[in-house]
Amino acid sequence: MSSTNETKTLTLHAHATGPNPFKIGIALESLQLPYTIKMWDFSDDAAHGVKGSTFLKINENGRVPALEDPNTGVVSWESGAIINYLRRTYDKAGRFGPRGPSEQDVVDFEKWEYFLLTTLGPMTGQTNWYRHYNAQANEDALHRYEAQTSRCYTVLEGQLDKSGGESILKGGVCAVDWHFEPWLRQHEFAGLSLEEYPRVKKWLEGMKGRKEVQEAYRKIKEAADGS
Ligand SMILES: N[C@@H](CCC(=O)N[C@@H](CS)C(=O)NCC(=O)O)C(=O)O
Repeated sequence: MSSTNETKTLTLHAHATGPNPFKIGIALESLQLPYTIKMWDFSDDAAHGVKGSTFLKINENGRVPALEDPNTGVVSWESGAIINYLRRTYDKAGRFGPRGPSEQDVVDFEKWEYFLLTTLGPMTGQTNWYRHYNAQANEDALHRYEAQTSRCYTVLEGQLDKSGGESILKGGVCAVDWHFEPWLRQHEFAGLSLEEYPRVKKWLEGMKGRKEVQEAYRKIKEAADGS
């Protein structure tokens, strides 16, 4: 499946603002695969909501992103699983990483991927929840999750110091950076500043300037405006 001319159009299931679908848009752009975007809201509306009967047939967990690939018949969800599916199936050029052939290179890729998926992402999500959505103010919970998210920023700042700063892993931007980008881009929504994290700030500016990143955001925004 090396020629995009012969490749059937994939469907990315997304949301206008939630960070996780952007990762998949960036991955698809990087591979230059043809894809269409279907937008969902967070309701249980049967036709439009991620908790509604139509979407639950695609992802029983009721969350975006999900990806349908008519080339293989594979339906995937959970951004980590989707990215690794795309990597195994389409990434013949090694754009996604790991950044070398050794076992340490593979572990380095996976540890940063898992750190985002299990720690920075969920901690930021909880910060967002307690800042914007919890029915009652809960300052203890908000401070706990803010502190944990900031701690993750500190860990990332340290890694960017070690890697040289352009990408999280030495050797250039890869799928690990795509995982982190949408979460860091939304730091203000979490009520957090990057002023104490100059390397993270600079890395984020670099990521925002990349073509595959800009195209993914443009297409998801366009799909959201049209939905
Ligand atoms: N661990 C999942 C998280 C997916 C997730 O939480 N997606 C959000 C949007 S970014 C969502 O669909 N939220 C719907 C809800 O909370 O009801 C992943 O990485 O794909």
